[in-house]
Amino acid sequence: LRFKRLLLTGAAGALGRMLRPRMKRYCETLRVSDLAAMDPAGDGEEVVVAPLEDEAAMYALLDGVDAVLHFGGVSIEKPFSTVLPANIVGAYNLYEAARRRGTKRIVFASSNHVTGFYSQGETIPAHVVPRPDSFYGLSKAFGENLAQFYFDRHGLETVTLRIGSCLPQPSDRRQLSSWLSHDDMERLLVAALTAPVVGHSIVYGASDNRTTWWDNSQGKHVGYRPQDSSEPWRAEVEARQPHVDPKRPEARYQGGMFVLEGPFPFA
Ligand code: NAI
Ligand code: 15L
Repeated sequence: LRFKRLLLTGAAGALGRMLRPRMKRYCETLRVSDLAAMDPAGDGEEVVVAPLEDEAAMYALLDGVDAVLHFGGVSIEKPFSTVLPANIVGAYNLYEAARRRGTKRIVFASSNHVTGFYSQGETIPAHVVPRPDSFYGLSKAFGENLAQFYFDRHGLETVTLRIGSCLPQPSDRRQLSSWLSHDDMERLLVAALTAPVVGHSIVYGASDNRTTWWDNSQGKHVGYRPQDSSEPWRAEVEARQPHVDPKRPEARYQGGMFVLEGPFPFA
């Protein structure tokens, strides 16, 4: 598996910095982009500063790109006026540029917050009615619909990843269910990039945790097989957080605290 050129957006971010050295192994050239400054280009790398909301910059960015790992954008809850340009206009610019440039596949870093208002007592498959828990989650739901539209209308394929909590290790009770290890994230990306036919597929991005809220059977064909689990951290996490009031959002809703963010002053 060796792509000629992969594009990683959001390369200055937490996941982008973790993924940059890992994803280099799968392509001749890794083009990385962000709004913010990034480390200079190493061997086989191209570094491009490009705001997602800048249509011309995105058109140039997609030139010669086989596949995209789209990790750029606002990654937590913010006022709608902040989310709109990066995650809604930006996602449109990326897809339209990809279509015009002939990019074959996009792996979209969506979020569990698209379905964050489902309760922690439920196990949901990918094809449920979205229940976004925030403007952030809503913007990711838009990105998922955009992906479906660009596949149905233009045949541009996407694997949507509804990522849980991708961190070096789980740090609270909620993350015992939502945790995605860095190595499993890499496995998920390799599966998403290489599965022969994906159309628009949706896969929850979690490790093989003993407690889970997500059933990935509808995305089986993507071939993601997690190998890590939050279990080795359970005792330590439960000792640190012995009791969570079951009425509090971090215990009630899959999206945790995101359901409480805002409202923001009207801009
Ligand atoms: P992050 O906030 O650390 O990184 C996002 C990057 O996008 C930043 O470097 C930022 O400068 C860039 N960015 C923001 N607005 C931009 C714009 N208008 N134009 C160009 N670049 C822009 O977030 P993180 O944690 O690395 O997440 C990466 C992606 O994965 C995000 O899309 C996030 O929504 C998604 N995700 C992450 C999860 C996690 O556990 N870290 C969980 C679920 C989804
Ligand atoms: C997300 O979508 C966020 O980008 C990340 O910062 C975490 O908060 C994660 O979800 C989560 O739900 O833990």
